[in-house]
Amino acid sequence: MKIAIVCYPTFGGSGVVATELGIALADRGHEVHFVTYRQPVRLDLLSHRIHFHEVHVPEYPLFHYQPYELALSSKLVDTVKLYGIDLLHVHYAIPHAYAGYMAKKMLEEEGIYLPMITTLHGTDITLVGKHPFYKTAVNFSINQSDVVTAVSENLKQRTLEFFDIEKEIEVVPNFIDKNKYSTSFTDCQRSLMAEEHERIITHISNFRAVKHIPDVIHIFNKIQQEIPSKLVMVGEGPEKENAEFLCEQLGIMDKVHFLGNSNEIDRILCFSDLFLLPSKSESFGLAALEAMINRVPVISTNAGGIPEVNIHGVTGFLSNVGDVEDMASNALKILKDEATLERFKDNAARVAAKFDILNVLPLYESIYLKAYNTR
Ligand code: GMT
Repeated sequence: MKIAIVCYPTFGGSGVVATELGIALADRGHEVHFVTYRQPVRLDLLSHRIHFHEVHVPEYPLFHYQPYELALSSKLVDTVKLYGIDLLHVHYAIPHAYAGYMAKKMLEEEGIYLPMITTLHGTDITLVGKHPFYKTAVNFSINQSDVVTAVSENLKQRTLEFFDIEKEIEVVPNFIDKNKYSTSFTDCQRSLMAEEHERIITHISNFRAVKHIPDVIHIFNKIQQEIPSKLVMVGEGPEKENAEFLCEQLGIMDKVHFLGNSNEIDRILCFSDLFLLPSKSESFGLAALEAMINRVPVISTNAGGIPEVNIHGVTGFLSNVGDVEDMASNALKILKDEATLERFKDNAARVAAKFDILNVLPLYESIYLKAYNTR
């Protein structure tokens, strides 16, 4: 099939999922066209089966807000006509489902039917989408999608709670490519981060308030008082500066490495002993899954869809949001001896393998077929 994918091209989970999905679909013989404002970060190889179409939004002084939806829907119409696209898959409802609906309508005027699949990722529902300023349009564009999917059972329930959804929502969980991680490289350089006797604790995110970054630091502070360890913080975002300041205040700056955004998180996860995800809300927690496939147990909250990924007492532990004490004491339970740590590491990889792309891709393919056959 010829599939157009709309996503955010940044380090956020929804963009990563969309990109990895597109790459896997191309491997299966489909022709994939990414339509977004920048080449997606995880998309480094373009080919005859993977195309990228940039949406330009020229600055015009009259506009206080540049009309991205308008440029995106125009680009979609042009791309669909030029390449004979069979269907559209938009990731993250805002504003992609809305722009997709407009493209559908414009194409209908020309006798072209374009089925649209909308995948809900989390904050497009739980944080931004339900805001009264957006809700009406988000509700409308979800209902206008031919198929709606959510990345966890929890997100499906939240969507049904917050919106008046007439469509069936299908749960298609996020995924990882197991092969990519097991064959990637052999030179895991633990010594770059820590001494031989130290444990390495890792956090990866976009450093937004919802990630509860201060909790990451406080949990680590408690761990390092009991067990020699280092904290590796990967990512960029609004809370990063405060986090650096907090580490300075606590006198642990020499034990924390802030690395910025990384395209090669497996190079960091390969030497990590524990992953921290104390988020206030999380529809799925892709970062936790990426940690787990790299044999890293997870200390997280029980928010949103996280319990569907991180299994309490098996792959890590779950605590109530904000319960730093409990998260730190759970971390120490895992790190206390080599045998326990190894057991949790094995469990993390085993459970993560269930989310392998080979199990998830056919779900999307059958959804595509169903949507295509409605034309
Ligand atoms: O975590 C973020 O804030 C980024 C956001 C996104 O859209 O990129 O992540 C959401 O989608 C991910 C991929 O489906 C999920 O794994 C994250 O849990 C979800 N984030 C939240 O719900 C806060």
